[in-house]
Amino acid sequence: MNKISIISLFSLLLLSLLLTLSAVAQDRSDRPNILFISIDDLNDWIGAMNTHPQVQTPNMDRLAERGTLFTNAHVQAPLCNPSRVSVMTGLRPTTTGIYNLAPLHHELESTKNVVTIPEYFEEFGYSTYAVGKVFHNASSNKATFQHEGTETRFFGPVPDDKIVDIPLDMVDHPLIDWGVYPVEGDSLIKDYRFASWAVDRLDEIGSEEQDHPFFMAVGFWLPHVPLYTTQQWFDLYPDEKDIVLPSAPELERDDVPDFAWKIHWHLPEPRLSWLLEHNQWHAKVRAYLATISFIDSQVGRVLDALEENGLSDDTIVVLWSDHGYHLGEKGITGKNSLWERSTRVPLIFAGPGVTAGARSSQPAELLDLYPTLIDLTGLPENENLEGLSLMPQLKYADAYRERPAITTHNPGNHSVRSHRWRYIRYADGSEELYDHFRDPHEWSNLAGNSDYSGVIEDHAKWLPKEEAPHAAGSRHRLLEEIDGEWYWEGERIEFENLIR
Ligand SMILES: [Ca+2]
Repeated sequence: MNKISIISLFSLLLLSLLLTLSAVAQDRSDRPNILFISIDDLNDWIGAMNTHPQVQTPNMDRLAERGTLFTNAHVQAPLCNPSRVSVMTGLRPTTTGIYNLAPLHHELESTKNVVTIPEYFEEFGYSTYAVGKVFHNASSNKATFQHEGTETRFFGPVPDDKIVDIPLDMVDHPLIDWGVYPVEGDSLIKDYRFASWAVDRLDEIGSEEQDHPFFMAVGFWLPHVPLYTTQQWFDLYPDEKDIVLPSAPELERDDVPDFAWKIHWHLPEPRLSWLLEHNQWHAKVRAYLATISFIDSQVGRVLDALEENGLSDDTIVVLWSDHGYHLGEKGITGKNSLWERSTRVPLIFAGPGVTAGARSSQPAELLDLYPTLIDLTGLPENENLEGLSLMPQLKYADAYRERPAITTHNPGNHSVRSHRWRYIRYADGSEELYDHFRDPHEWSNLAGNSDYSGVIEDHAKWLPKEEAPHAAGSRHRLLEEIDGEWYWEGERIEFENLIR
């Protein structure tokens, strides 16, 4: 190569470098912002999903109206910490070994250097903000985001004494409570303050020229227990006797394998039998509905601030919940199951690049958030992720997706949810199969019927081939079987008490 061609090659390289740099500089302010809203323990009871005839969620519904709602979206683990770690790292629990409330991802040697969603966006010039329950523990927010809202720790306020002061049949726990509190007004509630922090940041961002796009995560605690909110949200719902209860027929549990109850750990949440015995079923459902409407109003305050600051057209909004919640279905309340009630959550995308007013019933996983946000903002692909971009469904809601949604509840226990079916396999080999076209409540387990062996085979092939063991520092809180007896933290448990 002669001198001139070396010089022209050099000039060419220099020119392309300059063009790239100017493209990057231009991109920084041109890329859409991201408003990332997470809600704790919200099952699929939002108006837009037509799942509870009385629930009132006008703000989430209007978000769904201006975007795409996924009606078959599922979590990777039916519990806060592992679900959130999976969303934020883009990795499955079976990859990280984080299946429980501990460890936190940034404390674990093998995951502390994984680039989470906000860190990836920060690498490409985004300013990152967090307030409230984004990760399971606020220390993870602090370790991950550039700007963290003060007063983001914990929920509350809580009354001095429990409102429902009846001894629980399982473990007595201060969080298991519901009712009107505080009486003074919404502004005392932590979630209200989280929304105010986000509104203030959006007002600041809106009042000046933006050098950098923002990634803002706003995490709400309610409707996680304790189910406290002010009177006005209870007033949206009829007297307790007119509250529509979930369908929970006695017979629905007859064909559930015993092992299902053994992995539904010894949690303090009351069983349906306790709610019935103490006349609290209507009251708890009403409190859950009231806290959903309160949170919806906080989502509304943040969306209004986005709009009032002229940021709506340049901001992608994604809203999700970390897992579902039983309110009597299968005889239990709470989470920690592999059924639809625990795994299905609202997932809404809205903003530039997203089809408005669309609903997709294709299977989706929360794991898909990370690659989808990368696609929507035009950032380079992150090759370490295990999710799939939902871009095809955001363009055309019915775009076929082959891969089902997989939920894991400790090693060996998985559910596979396709467009039509849910297949569950537990660590002892027992199975469940439900046909959602005919049996949306999962009342009839078809796994023992040989007519469906082909369906089971098609779904079983998606079960994880390799599973990381529980990560160091894991708090399993699982029941242990010793010589045919069941123990929880050293105390012998009557199996009958687990399932009753
Ligand atoms: Ca949760």
